[in-house]
Amino acid sequence: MNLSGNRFTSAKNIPAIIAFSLSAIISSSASAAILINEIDYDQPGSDTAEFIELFNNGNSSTSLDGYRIDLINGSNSRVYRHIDLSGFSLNSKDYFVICNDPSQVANCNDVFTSSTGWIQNGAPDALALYDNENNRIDSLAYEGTLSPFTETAATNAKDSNTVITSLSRLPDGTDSNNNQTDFNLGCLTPGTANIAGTGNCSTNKVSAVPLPAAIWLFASGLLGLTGISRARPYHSVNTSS
Ligand SMILES: [Ca+2]
Ligand SMILES: [Ca+2]
Ligand SMILES: [Ca+2]
Ligand SMILES: [Ca+2]
Repeated sequence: MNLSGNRFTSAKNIPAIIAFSLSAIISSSASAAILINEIDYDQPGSDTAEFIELFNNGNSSTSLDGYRIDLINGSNSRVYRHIDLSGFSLNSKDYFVICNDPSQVANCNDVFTSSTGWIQNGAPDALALYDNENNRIDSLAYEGTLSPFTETAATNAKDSNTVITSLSRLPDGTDSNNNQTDFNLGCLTPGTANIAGTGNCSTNKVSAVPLPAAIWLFASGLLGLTGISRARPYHSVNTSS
């Protein structure tokens, strides 16, 4: 664009142009939005395969340095577990799965504990996602309302001790800041797009990677998963009841 002769080219307007450009860059970066996308806190019988799935709804890759998930006990509103996400990053429109047993949870990116039963079953309980400036950027209360973690209204969906299912954002990756509207029962889809219903719909993401990319991933030792960079094998878990 030629701005010759345009009043915006005057020296006094150059800072404004720079500010506008910076604003556009910051706005682009701010569009990165990490969401709690799916949670399986209850499995038939013992809870040995719990997971939490995050989704990057933004348009750019986001470092998770300084990000954390707090799990909140509804009986006393206290954090009973803290999951530090530092050392990971998440590509745009990709998923991040936290679990305790990758042999039971497909596409698990962060095996952060070997403990089973690490997510309480209500009622109610909650989980909240915080960014690197300690802003609560997403939260979900389940099996009832738990202030301030319920977004607008509590979801009616409940995980089950008899049916294979999870609480899933439906449509996948969509956030209207209303837990009731946003979450419903989904079949298990750790690391992939959420699907309404029940059962185990897990698929291995690696199989969807084109061959050259799969070879590259294997060679680079990135645990065979796309979209995730991992700076450390394990990280701290902090629990308090
Ligand atoms: Ca549980
Ligand atoms: Ca479940
Ligand atoms: Ca159970
Ligand atoms: Ca999913």
